[in-house]
Amino acid sequence: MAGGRAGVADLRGPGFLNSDPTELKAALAREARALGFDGIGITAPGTIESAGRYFLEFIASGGHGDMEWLAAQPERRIDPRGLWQDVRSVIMLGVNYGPDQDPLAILKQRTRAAISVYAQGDDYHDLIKKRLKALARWLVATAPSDVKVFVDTAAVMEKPLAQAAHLGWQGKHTNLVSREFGSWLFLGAIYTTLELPRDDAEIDHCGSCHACLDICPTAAFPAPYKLDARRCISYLTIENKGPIPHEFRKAIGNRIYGCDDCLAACPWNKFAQEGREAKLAARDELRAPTLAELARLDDAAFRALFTKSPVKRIGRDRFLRNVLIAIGNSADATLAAEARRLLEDASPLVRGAAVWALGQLLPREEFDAIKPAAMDGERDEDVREEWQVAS
Ligand code: B12
Ligand code: SF4
Ligand code: SF4
Repeated sequence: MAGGRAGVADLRGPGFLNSDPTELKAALAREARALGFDGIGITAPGTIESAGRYFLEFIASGGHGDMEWLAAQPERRIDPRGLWQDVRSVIMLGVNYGPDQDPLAILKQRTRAAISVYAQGDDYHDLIKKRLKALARWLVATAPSDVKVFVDTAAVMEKPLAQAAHLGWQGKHTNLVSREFGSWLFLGAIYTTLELPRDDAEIDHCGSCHACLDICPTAAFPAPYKLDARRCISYLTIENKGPIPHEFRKAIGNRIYGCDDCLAACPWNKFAQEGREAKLAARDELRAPTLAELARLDDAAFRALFTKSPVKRIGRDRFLRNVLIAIGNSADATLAAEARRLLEDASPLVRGAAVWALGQLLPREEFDAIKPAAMDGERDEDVREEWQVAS
């Protein structure tokens, strides 16, 4: 039996817990730990008003880029009651995914791909959703109530709610920082109709530090605590569906899926611990794959390599687009052969990125020699434009 079940719940039965909120909260925390959560805290709706205001400012400034789903129905996001009017308490949960090596080290290996830490193992959405459902089932069985569970994709402001529930604070890089786990915590939420004892909000411990702001390769922070997603490599390589804007291509380096720089720079990581969940741990083949091998993935091979991985979500073409940007930044002329082959790819997104990569790697005369015939055979407007600007 799971460790968390040994306690008041077993000795006195669920009815007792239902009538004693403090005992229920303690038993819930034990159950959460037994299910694999590393942090838990409780807050109530109505505790994230200032975050809601900032959110509306963020959307009004266009900082969300093409993430229309983020801007849709803001009333649901800025207050949990906008999503579900019966919610009385919000249980916030964290899962530690602390890496076992320095995530910045791979950035120096320019012929290899940097995949962000969160995407080197299984998809956290699936794992955390299962755990949230199990915990919610336990709660309903112990104290009859209605519940809803969320991880990442719903209209829930997970970071401000987690701060209100004392799991950590929203640092200047805008992510939640935990005193125990640094920047490496995934978040999930359970909304419930139960009135549960709340935790006090965590306070900001950033002080005068600005390490995360300084390290950002694309200057994505217009001010501390504010991110312009349109400049963030995580957005550019994952959410952005079209060609990557030229101004960011060099700064992307070899980051082909997400970015960890601001998280990794945080001094609070000195307290971080390696994640305890094997499914979230880095798969060997995704720690430092070569750009050459990734450039050869067709759709089937892409799907096979990224089974159960969050990377699968962006599809082979967007992935190859990112790999080609990294190839262009590799300074390794032998990789020009991969880019050249991909000039014939069926996807214009891939062909356009291949043009840019070749422009970076080939000597000017060689590039100019292949350009006229290639441009002539190209019917896609965006790819023709890549040829034009690449000279
Ligand atoms: C949209 C989104 C993104 C977007 C936008 C990121 C962003 N910072 O908003 C993009 C695609 C760029 C992104 C990237 C990443 N993401 Co993301 N993302 C989300 C998502 C779905 C919504 C976040 C949101 O509401 N953004 C809107 C903006 C307005 O909200 P905000 O950042 O909280 O903005 C606050 C601050 O700006 C602050 N503020 C504004 N002005 C001021 C002024 C002052 C004085 C103060 C104090 C505060 C302040 O108030 C705002 C409201 O709280 C959440 C999941 C969820 N449902 O919450 C995951 C989530 C935030 N992402 C997560 C992760 C892991 C990442 C990446 C690390 C992935 C990677 N390695 O590539 C990067 C990190 C980039 C970064 N520096 O933020 C985790 C973060 C976990 C944690 N510990 O915080 C989350 C919570 C998913 C999860 N369930 O675990 N993400
Ligand atoms: S994830 Fe990378 S690009 Fe995005 S804000 Fe952080 S350091 Fe900048
Ligand atoms: S790096 Fe410094 S400023 Fe940024 S979140 Fe961490 S403590 Fe705060």
